[in-house]
Amino acid sequence: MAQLTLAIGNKNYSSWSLRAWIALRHLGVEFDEVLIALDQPDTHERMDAFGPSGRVPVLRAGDLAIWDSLAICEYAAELTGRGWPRERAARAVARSVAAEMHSGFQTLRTLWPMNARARNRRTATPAALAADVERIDELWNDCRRRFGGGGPWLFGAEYGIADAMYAPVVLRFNTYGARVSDTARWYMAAVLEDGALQEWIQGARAEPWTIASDEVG
Ligand SMILES: N[C@@H](CCC(=O)N[C@@H](CS)C(=O)NCC(=O)O)C(=O)O
Repeated sequence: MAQLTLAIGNKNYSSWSLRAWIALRHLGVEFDEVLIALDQPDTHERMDAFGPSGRVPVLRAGDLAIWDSLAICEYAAELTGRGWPRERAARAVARSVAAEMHSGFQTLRTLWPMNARARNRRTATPAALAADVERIDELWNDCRRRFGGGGPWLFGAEYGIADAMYAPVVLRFNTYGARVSDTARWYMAAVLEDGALQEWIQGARAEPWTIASDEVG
């Protein structure tokens, strides 16, 4: 198989990059990474050299470009046979929660930008933001209660694509001090202790760039 290269944005700010990166890491896919700093004079030229969307993440496998975080996760699942629960009903729910994240929670994404190295930021919490937080808390509770019995992740013992999709949300909740249920706090603790996420945060701390519009609270 062709060597895989994942183009990502800043580890501090690029939540979609984190999703693809941490899924590949947990699924055991070997890849090189290329970091394209966001908001720089050459950002778009560099992104255009990698894939057709002018965005990151992009996974390159030889001539093949796979753009979009969820498509990259699906490709990794096909390569490894891992990433989604084995049982059909659990798999359907895992795909639902991953898709809900991928297409939704616009208010949360806008008002609480991912800022992996930031702590103790506080903002106003308009009703639409509180509703996003509440819905995520509810879906984490639902997954943990119905499918999580065998381990710490949303679907039990195996870290999956659903967990990868919510990893940046855990960072946001941690940065901005979201008020969540005990189950959600417990799940967040497992995500924050995860070695791959810790490695990502270390990378974010080492970066020299600051994007003012993403520094909130
Ligand atoms: N739907 C895409 C979204 C990708 C996306 O919006 N990426 C942002 C970085 S997190 C980006 O490349 N923005 C371009 C820019 O900031 O110049 C995915 O899931 O991968």
